[in-house]
Amino acid sequence: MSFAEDLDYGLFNEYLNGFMVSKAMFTACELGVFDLLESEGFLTFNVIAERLGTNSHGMEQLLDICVTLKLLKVEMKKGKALYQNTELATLYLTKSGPKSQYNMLLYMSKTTYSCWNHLTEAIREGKNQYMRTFGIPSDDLFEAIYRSEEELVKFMHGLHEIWSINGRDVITAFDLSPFPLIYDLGGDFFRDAIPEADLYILARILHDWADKKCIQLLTNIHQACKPGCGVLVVETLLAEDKRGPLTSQLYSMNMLVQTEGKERTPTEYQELFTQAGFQDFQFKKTGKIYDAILARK
Ligand code: ASE
Repeated sequence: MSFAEDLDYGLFNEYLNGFMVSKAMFTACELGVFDLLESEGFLTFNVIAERLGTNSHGMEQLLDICVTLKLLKVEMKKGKALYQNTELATLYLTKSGPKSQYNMLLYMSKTTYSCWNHLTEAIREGKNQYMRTFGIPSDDLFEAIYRSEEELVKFMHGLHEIWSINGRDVITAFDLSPFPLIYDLGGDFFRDAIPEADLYILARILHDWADKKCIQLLTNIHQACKPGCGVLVVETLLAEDKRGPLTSQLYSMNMLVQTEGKERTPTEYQELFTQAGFQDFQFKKTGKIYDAILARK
């Protein structure tokens, strides 16, 4: 095998197996491994298996995968392996960590992962896969996304968890001092009247919808506010040629599988704003997942 072939085979295998990494992390989290180790660190695989009601061989494998993934640490004592959380696990994977991503992980595992099982059909048909995945009609996206109390809570808490980590960067990207009254738009913004404010925040709203509905919403905002008012959009921006960053590309595909929208380039957002009557348009890449776009009337 040539050197190049060898490299390519390594890359190919990384992609081939990538889903197993996600699934191992989801499972350890769902079984309660990180929460147990947070309250009682330094446990053997046998004790962990017993406490969580699992098979001990399966648990040992899962724990050692977590060690390799840097989600757990292991310490040998009297020939026995004692497991404990790494900083990463304590921060993001425990239910009550200060920066817990527990609900978002659950949402990705239960809802997003299931929908991605039908990625082929999503691409064939160009529409989300709620019907195939959960037997839910998707003509009303709100009803599909918020299909049960449990699902709503998981999704809302999950979005809040992402916000708790990424919020500061997008909210400080622009000087918002000219806008004393700020309104964070959410809920059923297509049917409800838009209240008057100086600045409207649309965080992860526009990416759920096709252009037509985005323009409708932005037009409603434009009509509700005075000249000088602004709209701050919080979304992940695609490169102008749409060939990166990978996270934005994958999130855009996720919008195809789960919503009626897509992620957009700065120029695409500018076009939406122009159509709705807004003039001044700026955007800032934060270097993190979410970027900031500011337009003014
Ligand atoms: C949405 C946000 C999400 C709609 C569906 C979603 C998330 C997962 N599924 O508005 C959270 C953030 N992840 C992405 C892909 O944006």
